[in-house]
Amino acid sequence: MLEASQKKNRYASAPRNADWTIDQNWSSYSPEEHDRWNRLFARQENLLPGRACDAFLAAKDRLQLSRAEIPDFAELSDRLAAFTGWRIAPVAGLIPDDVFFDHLASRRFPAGAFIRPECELDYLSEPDVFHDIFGHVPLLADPVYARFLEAYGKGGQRALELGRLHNLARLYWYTVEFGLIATRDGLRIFGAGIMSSPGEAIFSLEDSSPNRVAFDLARIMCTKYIISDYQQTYFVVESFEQLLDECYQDFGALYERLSLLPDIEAHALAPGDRVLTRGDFHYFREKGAAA
Ligand code: HBI
Ligand code: FE
Repeated sequence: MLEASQKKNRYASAPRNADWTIDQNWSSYSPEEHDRWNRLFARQENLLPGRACDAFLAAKDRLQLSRAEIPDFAELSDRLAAFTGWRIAPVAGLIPDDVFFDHLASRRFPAGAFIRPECELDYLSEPDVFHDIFGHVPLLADPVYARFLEAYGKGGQRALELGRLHNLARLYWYTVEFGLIATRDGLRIFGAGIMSSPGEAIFSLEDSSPNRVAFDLARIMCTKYIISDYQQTYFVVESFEQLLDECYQDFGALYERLSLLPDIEAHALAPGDRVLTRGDFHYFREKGAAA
């Protein structure tokens, strides 16, 4: 899987350190690559007011993330570290789970240095610089979110020891990548997968197709997910404090409990769910019918 995903981008053959980091080699980006960043950034920036959570929008400005050019990770890291101590570590693509968790546990966010090719502008199969920097980095400037992701990294190391990565990966998927947050003004996006996707930024909040269900740690850890389309169920946290509080614990006992429970399908509602919106699934049905 790693081999397949590392086949094409120009960093794949760059010399790599023991921790899988590489040299970003910022001056090697072409004008076309900076221009691609600019277009992705502008498109997303237009969509996000009123959709992204306030913490994200504020941090994007405080970090001086700009559409002008692909950021230099070292400079951006200096700005980010001044808020929370997190830094950005350039990588060529997906890295092994244990290495990924080691970075997070040490407040280093591994970010793809390459930018997606023009032919994959809307959909990409592995995280690139736009997804990782635009989608993930702003919230790392939020002190509570920053502690949550560090705790997740430590939890990842533990999940590997216990053979429970499948449970923990679902938590990451339904929060860090595809999480929504409830605010006084309504639902907002905080997940990076949604934040960096023009289609899903609208779909996740406004479409009648998916379920939207209140965050429940054990429930999420039982829930399967699909990687190739919009989510059938989104989970909604009350706050990053909630996320941190519930995840700042050893999951050993929880994993024991989960081993007795069946998995839940991505589209299914479960007993005990606090359902905010029940999906009508028309998007998925129409797509299935067309396929
Ligand atoms: N590598 N570069 C990169 N980015 C990720 O998000 C990532 C990874 N390796 C493993 C991994 N994620 C998974 O372990 C977790 O998402 C569960
Ligand atoms: Fe991601």
